[in-house]
Amino acid sequence: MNNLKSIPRIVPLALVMLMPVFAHAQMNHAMQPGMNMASDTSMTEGEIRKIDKELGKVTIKHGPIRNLDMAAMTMVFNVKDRSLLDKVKAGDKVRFVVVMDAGKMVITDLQPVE
Ligand SMILES: [Cu+2]
Repeated sequence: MNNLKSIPRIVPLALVMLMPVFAHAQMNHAMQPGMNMASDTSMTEGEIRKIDKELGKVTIKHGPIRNLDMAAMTMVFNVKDRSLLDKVKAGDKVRFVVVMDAGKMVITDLQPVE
């Protein structure tokens, strides 16, 4: 009746297997060396034109997107999380983060600007 003794060994093993996932998640948020606070290159300036909460889409007149090498234009973006659209409305000036996710541009952060 010693079967239960082996169970605690499984837990640390599971944690070790998850470690690369955590390390990867943190890497994406790390500041790059030489970046200064005033010009976080991952944030793009824009102005909200239209919001479609149901479809999770937002039309933004955006400035240059440096991390995707895109010039200024007005276009539709998907948002990663629809709740990002709760904080903004058409006409708002915003700053946002857009990344390539499986070949599609997706907004991962969206904040109104004063
Ligand atoms: Cu664009």
